[in-house]
Amino acid sequence: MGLFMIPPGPIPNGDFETIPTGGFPSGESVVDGPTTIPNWRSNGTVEMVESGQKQGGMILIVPQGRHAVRLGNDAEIRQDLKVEKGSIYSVTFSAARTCAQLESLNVSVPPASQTIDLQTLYNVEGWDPYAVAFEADSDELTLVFTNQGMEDDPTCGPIIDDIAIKKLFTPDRPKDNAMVNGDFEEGPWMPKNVSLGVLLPTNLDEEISSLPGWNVESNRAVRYIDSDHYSVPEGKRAIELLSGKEGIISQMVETSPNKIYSLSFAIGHAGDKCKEPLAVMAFAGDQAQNIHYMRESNSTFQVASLNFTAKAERTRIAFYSVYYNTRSDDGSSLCGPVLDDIRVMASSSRRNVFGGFGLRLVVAIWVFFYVLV
Ligand SMILES: [Ca+2]
Repeated sequence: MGLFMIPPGPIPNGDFETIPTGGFPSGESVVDGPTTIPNWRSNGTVEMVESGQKQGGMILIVPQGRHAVRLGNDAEIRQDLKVEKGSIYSVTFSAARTCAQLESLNVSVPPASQTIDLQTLYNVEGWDPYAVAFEADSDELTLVFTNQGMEDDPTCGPIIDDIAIKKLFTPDRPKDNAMVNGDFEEGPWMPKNVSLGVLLPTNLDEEISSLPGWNVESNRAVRYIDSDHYSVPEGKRAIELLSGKEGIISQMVETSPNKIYSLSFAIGHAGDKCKEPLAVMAFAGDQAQNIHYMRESNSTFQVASLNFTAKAERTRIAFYSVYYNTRSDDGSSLCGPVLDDIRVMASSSRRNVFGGFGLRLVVAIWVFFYVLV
């Protein structure tokens, strides 16, 4: 089985650069009927598009290399992949919309499926990388991209490119820290030459998440970033929060009721010309605190912490960006504070529970002797 197992990274012809039998369709012609795309099966109007190709005066966007595919109304492409049954896989792909304002793309590994909204543009390049996760319920899965839209112009529809897959693992919970993957080092495949990070759309099932341990609760995405292209506080990966309170990540952690914990995290600037101020709202159970990033000359991040008393056996830890930030160079690409190295640790009970009491005891003894003397 290992022989056929797909390694992490691009899937066969996931970049659509493999030359089809008979060559790529020439420049500006729209192909009627199914196009033969190596390694893929297709249905409906699936068109190979080339960089520089125009449609109605608009240059079509090809995210990577020279070629990509566009899915017309109700069109789909699919590919079978050998996988490991029971494992969680994350699929990374790049997508752009063409004509419609309400384009969306359905990504599925039947029976599971997820629809990605392409309405929001997160940057001015006109395309974004996304990642979605699936559980393999057999040792072969079918990856399907579908355009479920019905536009008047059948050649409209999302453009997709640069498809990769990665088997995820859930890191062990560190000793003395209740967070899983709080340093974000485990996550989806990141294309090496792409400087846009990878968007993580809504994900409500913490068991099947491109970011193991974490949920993206909101209807807007958060951005998974790498240290090759961004300032990352710890290790090689971190999260950039986008879209104010429309972009929320959360994790349920195990806690002991009535015990005092310290939630600490790094908050920083991604080094992407994001316009300040940057701040996060941090939640631990029913407590919330607003933390502003303070720029220091020698560091791109700072460590913040807050104490909370657990009320239950599970406590929700969550973050969103206080502001709706954009980049100063283009004024429209979405950006925000960077989060990393999140820890939830039981506070030293002596210091926190008896600290105040101990001080009062000292004062009481002092008063007692003062009165005696
Ligand atoms: Ca990290």
